[in-house]
Amino acid sequence: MKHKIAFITGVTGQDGSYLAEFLLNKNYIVHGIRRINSNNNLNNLKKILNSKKRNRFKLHYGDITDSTNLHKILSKVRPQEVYNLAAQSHVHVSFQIPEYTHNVNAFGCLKLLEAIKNLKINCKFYQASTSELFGNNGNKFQSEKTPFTPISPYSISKLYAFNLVNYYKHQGMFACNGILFNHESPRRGDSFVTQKIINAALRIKNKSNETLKLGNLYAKRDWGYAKEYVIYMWKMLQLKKPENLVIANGKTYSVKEFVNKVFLKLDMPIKWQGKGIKEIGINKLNNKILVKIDPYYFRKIELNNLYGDASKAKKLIEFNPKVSLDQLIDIMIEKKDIDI
Ligand code: NAP
Ligand code: G4F
Repeated sequence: MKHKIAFITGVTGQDGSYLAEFLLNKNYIVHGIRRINSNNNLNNLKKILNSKKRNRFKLHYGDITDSTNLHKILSKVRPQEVYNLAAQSHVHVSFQIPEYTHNVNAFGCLKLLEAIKNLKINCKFYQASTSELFGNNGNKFQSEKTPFTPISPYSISKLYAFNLVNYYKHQGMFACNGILFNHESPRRGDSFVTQKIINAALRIKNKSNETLKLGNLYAKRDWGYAKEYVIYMWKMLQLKKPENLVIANGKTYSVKEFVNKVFLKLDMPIKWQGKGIKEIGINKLNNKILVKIDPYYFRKIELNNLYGDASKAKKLIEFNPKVSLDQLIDIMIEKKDIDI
């Protein structure tokens, strides 16, 4: 049987690792790039590396900012599908390293698209775009028609890539943007808010004396399950023509609601006291302080509300997310993925 060939940048990350597993299950040969790192960064790939599917999975040392390297790998691999998931994906950090963030997220995407074009590779291209593009534009829901008003170096770099993808599409390439709202999993990086809250709550449950320090409790996010969302990356590339699509659960919760849910599930119901940076979350059962505000985690500009309208994806790729926020929290507390 002839295998399809996929190339994934960001394969060591949360989404890249789930996508690689999904494509290997669909009998693809999957190539990915890993950055050289003094520490092992292959944790998310353990499942693949310990399975028989490993022989259809090829890792290359590489970096999205290195066009010579991309050229060399792509000229050998000549994939039919390319998924560009590599990014400096942390919004808060992007305020501290804006130039680096652009080099990776914006110019990295350009280098990849140019390599594909110059090598005349006939492939379909998926770009991991983001709901961060919407910024604070006052719309209750955000869809493909909502104007973009990016407010962080991260979202500005991603808008550059979004526009690039449209430009190459107009040159005749099958290239599309998935406008992904927040999605989480046991593989979520430790410094993103959901994983940070869950890990701290688990440590406290296990008798740690720490207090969880958070920034803005009132920002709202539309959270989904990463293992589920990657399926729709693939589905977007199976369409006859490229479309930019919003991928979102269509429910929004504040960080504070997320905190309440997590601690309650671990039998530590919270009551809140105080206001602003003096606000604290206290365990109702023993009055121990569980949560404090640390202004370090405030952003220069905050994106207040994300609430996605994925009607177009529902129509075109039968987008039908099944995992609710409560289920997602259970999955992350258990640190065990479910079958989708
Ligand atoms: P992630 O866990 O942070 O993974 C990012 C991946 O990019 C990692 O594999 C990382 O490699 C790699 N990477 C970073 N810089 C690179 C470089 N210079 N060259 C090559 N690879 C590089 O992110 P994720 O949550 O899986 O997200 C995947 C993509 O979707 C990202 O583009 C992100 O911006 C976008 N997105 C994510 C969400 C979300 O809620 N998760 C929502 C919207 C959009 P290392 O392992 O070496 O660090
Ligand atoms: O978990 P976060 O860092 O995710 P954020 O900023 O929404 O970005 C994620 O989703 C985007 C899609 O919308 C992706 F494009 C991006 O790559 C990334 O995956 O923060 C979520 C919210 C923010 O409002 C933040 O201010 O949580 C708030 N927050 C409050 N305290 C905190 C903290 N965020 C972090 N990381 N750490 C805190 O202590």
